Amino acid sequence: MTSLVSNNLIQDIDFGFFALVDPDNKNDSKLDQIIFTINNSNFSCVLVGGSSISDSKFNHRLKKIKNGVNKPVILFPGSSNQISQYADGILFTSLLSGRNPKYLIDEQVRGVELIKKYNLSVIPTGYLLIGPENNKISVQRISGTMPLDFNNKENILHHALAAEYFGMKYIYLENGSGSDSSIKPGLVNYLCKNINIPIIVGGGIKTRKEIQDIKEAGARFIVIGNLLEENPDSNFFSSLLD
Ligand code: 1GP
Repeated sequence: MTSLVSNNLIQDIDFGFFALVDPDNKNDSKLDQIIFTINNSNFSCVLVGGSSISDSKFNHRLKKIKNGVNKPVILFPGSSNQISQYADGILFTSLLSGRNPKYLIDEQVRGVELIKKYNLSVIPTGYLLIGPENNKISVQRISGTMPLDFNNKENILHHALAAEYFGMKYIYLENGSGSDSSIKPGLVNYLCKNINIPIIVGGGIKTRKEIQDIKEAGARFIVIGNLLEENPDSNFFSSLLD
């Protein structure tokens, strides 16, 4: 039987952008525009996921995204309830920065049956929540875990190396959706020099300068969520992600 564990949806991309779309109802009125902008700007693929779904239309929205987007659709689920057949793959994350078994392994075990059934490409990813302790971001609130102190680079490196030694294919440095700040390029650069798997960076990225600095620091992928959802203007994103 062929293994689903592969990163072939994104492994050949030297550098790229992920659009992140929350499959909750907050995007319903602008989902068409979001899809248009993803298709007409330099996004490599779309991640779909959020902290929670407040209604029963998750699959309906996924179907709309999958049918509308001409790029890979990769699930980035906030829980095992966010697994759909209307996707190409899944970032199979474990929240390694925390010590809550629910997000380290429980939700993953709950999700595998559907992942197998839907034959989703699995992209094993070490998910590290980074930030100052008073940064009350939603993933921190929902996961019930504290982020790693962004000043303690050595501790972050040790978590990233643990992910690498587990065989995970990517590290996702998460600064929290809608954060005021973003991951510091110095941290990305330090990790890139000391680990052998690519880094995904997301959370609070809004400007060309942040994008350039994080890219130059060595990130493989940059995730943009809120900025796209708040202003899904294809001209803006064509020039931002040129
Ligand atoms: C959140 O890293 C992503 O999981 C994206 O963050 O919504 O702030 O772009 P933003």
